[in-house]
Amino acid sequence: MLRKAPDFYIFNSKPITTREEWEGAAGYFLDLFLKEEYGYLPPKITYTVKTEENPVNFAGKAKWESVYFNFENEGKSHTVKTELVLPLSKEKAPVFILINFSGNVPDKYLPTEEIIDGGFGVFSFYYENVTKDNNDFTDGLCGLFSNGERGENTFGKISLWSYMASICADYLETRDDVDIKNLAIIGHSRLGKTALLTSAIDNRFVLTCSNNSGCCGAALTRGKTEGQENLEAITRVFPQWFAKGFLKYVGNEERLEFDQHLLLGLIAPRELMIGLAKEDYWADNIGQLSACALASYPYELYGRNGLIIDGEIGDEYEFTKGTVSVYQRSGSHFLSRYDWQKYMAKFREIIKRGE
Ligand code: GTR
Repeated sequence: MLRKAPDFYIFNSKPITTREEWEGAAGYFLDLFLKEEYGYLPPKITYTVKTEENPVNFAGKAKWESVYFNFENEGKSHTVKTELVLPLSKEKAPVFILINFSGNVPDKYLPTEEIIDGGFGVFSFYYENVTKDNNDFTDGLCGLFSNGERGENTFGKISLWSYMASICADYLETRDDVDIKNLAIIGHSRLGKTALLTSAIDNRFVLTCSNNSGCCGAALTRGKTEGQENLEAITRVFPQWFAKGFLKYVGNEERLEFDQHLLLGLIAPRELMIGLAKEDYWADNIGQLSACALASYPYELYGRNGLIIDGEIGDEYEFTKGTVSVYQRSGSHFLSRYDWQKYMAKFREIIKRGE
């Protein structure tokens, strides 16, 4: 049932066989993803932060602050509004960073009260507050780093949204009401791709949750079948998500010196959870499960389990015993309450183990 694909566990013409060899190669693989697919992120610049308390406190169970990040560079400035909700039940709360499709609290993808009742904080931002999801590279934060002209390997929009997610983690480090050793990152669909890239670059996340991320997220790029999103389709509709140079691989997928499982592997040995929806055919669920199986190798080099398939790969399944987890639920493309419950249960397990 799993799809076969080249695994690329080779570095300097030698197979990678130890943890040290993997760590020696990881920087090279990450560089490939940045250079060829998503584009290099801009350098971190200074910013100022202003917070504003919101009167809504979820029946007295939480505090909610809007956090404004003001960035300045080369005479230009841009402010990104974000929302931090922390449960009062914890002196220091473990936190999910959610890259979201709206700034609303709560939102269809952000069941705030369930999350605080689960004992977690959630720091969310609307991705278009960073830069609009279009081809305008002068918009928002992009404009601080670009005059609109794109180089072959400079950031696409996914890299910029990812940049902001890392800034959110930087900010949480300054707070004494956050359990900074317990940060998770979560995103759905294009923002599931963003969550994966962020965690591949930034190792502060003990849990990475990629919900229905599909093509150029958790799914293998090679071996798509009819009706599944491929490079041609994704770059035709959303060229802005990627480095400009990525287009040269359309119809030339075999020339890629990597596949998406390596992006997942870069998250090793930290926990990774991939959520799939049965009706989400476009997202190539078998390609995502197969990528997780292939990504298990670096986990094993760390003495971890990777993905453990301990049941039928049917319409619905749950393989969550390893360090890489995949489940497929019923229903369609969506970040649902059910998905949040899965991610929270895994986060709870990690915290309990005290990693
Ligand atoms: C689809 C896109 C997918 C997925 C989704 C989304 O149209 O082709 O790759 O990311 O959008 O982000 O909503």
